[in-house]
Amino acid sequence: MKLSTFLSILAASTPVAAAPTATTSAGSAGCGKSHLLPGITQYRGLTSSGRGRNYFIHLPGNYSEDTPYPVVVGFHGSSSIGLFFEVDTGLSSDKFSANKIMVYPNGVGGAWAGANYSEASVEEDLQFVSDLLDDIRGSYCVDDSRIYATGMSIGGGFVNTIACNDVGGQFAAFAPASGSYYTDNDAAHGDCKPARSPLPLLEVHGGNDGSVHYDGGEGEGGEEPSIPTWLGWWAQRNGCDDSAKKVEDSFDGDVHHTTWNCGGEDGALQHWKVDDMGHCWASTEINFSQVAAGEGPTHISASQIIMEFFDKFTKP
Ligand SMILES: *[C@@H]1O[C@H](CO)[C@@H](O)[C@H](O)[C@H]1NC(C)=O
Ligand SMILES: *[C@@H]1O[C@H](CO)[C@@H](O)[C@H](O)[C@H]1NC(C)=O
Ligand SMILES: CC(=O)N[C@H]1CO[C@H](CO)[C@@H](O)[C@@H]1O
Repeated sequence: MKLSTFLSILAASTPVAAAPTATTSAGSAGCGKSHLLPGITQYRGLTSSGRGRNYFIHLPGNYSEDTPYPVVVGFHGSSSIGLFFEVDTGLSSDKFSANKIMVYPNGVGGAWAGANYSEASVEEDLQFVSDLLDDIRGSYCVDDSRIYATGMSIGGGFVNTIACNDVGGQFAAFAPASGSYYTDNDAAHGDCKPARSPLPLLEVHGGNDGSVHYDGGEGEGGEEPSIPTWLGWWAQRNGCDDSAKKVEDSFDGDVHHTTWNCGGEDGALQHWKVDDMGHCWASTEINFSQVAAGEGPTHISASQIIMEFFDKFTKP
């Protein structure tokens, strides 16, 4: 079955969401509303820029309607949907999100804006992020100071696009993995205007990535920056002391973890490079994206590293 057919069947079975509602400091407008079947991933729709859009949402099994929860939004890779990202990363398991709301939006045509093959414009997809957050705040109990974004491949690239635009100001921290940074690929980086500085960001990338090359160049959807160059731009944007960055090598020199101190915030910029890893979601247990890339498990778990990173940051 075609992805679009599958999604329209799902969409037909779900009601369109109510209008966005304001947020209070104690918790969002959705606090106090009850939900059936917490712990089971649900499908929801909304209208954004005149298009029907949709997403999957996973509440903790013991969801309390009066507890403001952190929210993690996970953006899937190309030719994919949110459910695949959920399964591949394992992020809805209690191990990672017993106390978090997990959200997995679906891109138009199975992708996100930024590539030359994307169906939605950057403006449209950024508006969708804003509408999505309004929808979630209005229906669920959200801690507005603890909203985070992660994503893989073009989803990771789109996480960076969010971080580079106004709507990024609604998030506490960002964690792209194996990202294709099509919208942030030139030294003048005039297209990247983060809402504040520092904007905490952590990236995970394989040194042996055959799709989104560590050294940059022509990607599937356009020109990509080299990862070290792109990290240098973020070190500048975040006001990090680039000369004092710390690099820790582990697993016989296969894994390199770089940490910057940015304007007094230790670790507000971080990078994990796995030399022999290809284009997949880093995991110590084998998952689908590793199988698809002809890879096996690796030394580190991106899901664990990213959730621990998010836990350190609250939106000021
Ligand atoms: C739900 O379960 C988690 C994990 O066991 C626990 O940390 C949390 O306090 C529980 N939440 C509520 C509202 O009972
Ligand atoms: C997209 O960009 C890539 C890399 O520059 C190029 O190889 C490809 O032909 C382009 N595709 C389209 C549809 O423009
Ligand atoms: C499909 C599959 O087995 N995915 C696994 C990928 O790895 C994570 C843990 O890192 C598991 O939770 C997933 O189930």
